[in-house]
Amino acid sequence: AQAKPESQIEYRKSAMTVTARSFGVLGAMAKGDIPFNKEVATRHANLLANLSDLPLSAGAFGPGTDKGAPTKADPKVFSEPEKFKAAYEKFTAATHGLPAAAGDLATLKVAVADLGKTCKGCHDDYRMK
Ligand code: ASC
Repeated sequence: AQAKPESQIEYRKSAMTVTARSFGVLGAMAKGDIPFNKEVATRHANLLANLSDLPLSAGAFGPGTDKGAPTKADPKVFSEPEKFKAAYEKFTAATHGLPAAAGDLATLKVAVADLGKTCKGCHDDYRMK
């Protein structure tokens, strides 16, 4: 059975929370705030590649999830789903490339910068303030 809308909202928000934590670790390594560590970077890269698939594949932005529980999802997520999906898939394309880039600091820096743009691109249009 499909999860209730409030449960779907909680699920996608939880995935985003964990995603932000792993992105934060990689961002800190890219900026030199924490030392680069290949094993840690690869672990978070793999987490991001997997976590990023959850919201769209599990119906977490599905019917009824536009209202009810607290959500910053912009109404455009639901009124222009194909455009939202296209913006979202720029993000998953970036996360799926991360594991291959995470073993080396120079490639990680480029990948983190590219990924950050896809986070921001989707949030600018589809996350309310
Ligand atoms: C984060 C976070 C985001 C992105 C975005 C990158 O750590 O929570 O939404 O990075 O700011 O541009």
